[in-house]
Amino acid sequence: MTGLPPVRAWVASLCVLAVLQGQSTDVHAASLSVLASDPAGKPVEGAVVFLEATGDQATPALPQSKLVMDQIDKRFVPRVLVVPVGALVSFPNSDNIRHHVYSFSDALRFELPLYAGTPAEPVRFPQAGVVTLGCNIHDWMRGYLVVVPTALFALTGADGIARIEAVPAGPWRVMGWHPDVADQSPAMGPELISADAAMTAAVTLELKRKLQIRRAPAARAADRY
Ligand SMILES: [Cu+2]
Repeated sequence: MTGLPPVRAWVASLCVLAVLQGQSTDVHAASLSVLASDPAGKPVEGAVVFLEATGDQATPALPQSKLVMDQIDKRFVPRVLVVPVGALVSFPNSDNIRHHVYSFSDALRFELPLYAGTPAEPVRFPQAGVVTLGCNIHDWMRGYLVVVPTALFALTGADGIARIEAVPAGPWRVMGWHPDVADQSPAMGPELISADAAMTAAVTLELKRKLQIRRAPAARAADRY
């Protein structure tokens, strides 16, 4: 079939175009898909993926917008919040009871003693790392701030894929994290010379083994209330 070589040439030129877009300036920066999966290959939803510069390239400025970690029905909302280094986070309490928010994490230890409503001062996060939030009153409350040294981040969907937009020329290290990983520091994925819209970078997350809780038989479910 004589038509095949031209098609191949067309596909090849598209690939070259994608690579060129990835290597050009911000205006033509490429988007990048990142797949987070566990060691068995199962996609991981709700993972934070981000790109860390490993070279001396110019990087997009870190957004310094004010972020919100709310408390609703005795839970942190959202469960996971990505915070660019240096950003301010406010911790409103939307419940009609008081909470006492704390962190013992190395990235930032802090405490917001028992309060209702919104504390006057938001909290600034000057150092990259994972900050685990708790409440002194409600032991089960857990929230996570993933403080990242980059503006290039996204959360994975149900298919385990996150799309990071406007990635300038690299090199970049692909990083990933999820609340269920055993390790508090983000997992390292591959290093990319440049983003390429045609490719999917993969990062593997070692999830903690969850206890298999045997459910009570349906007929007895009512006894629990
Ligand atoms: Cu609380």
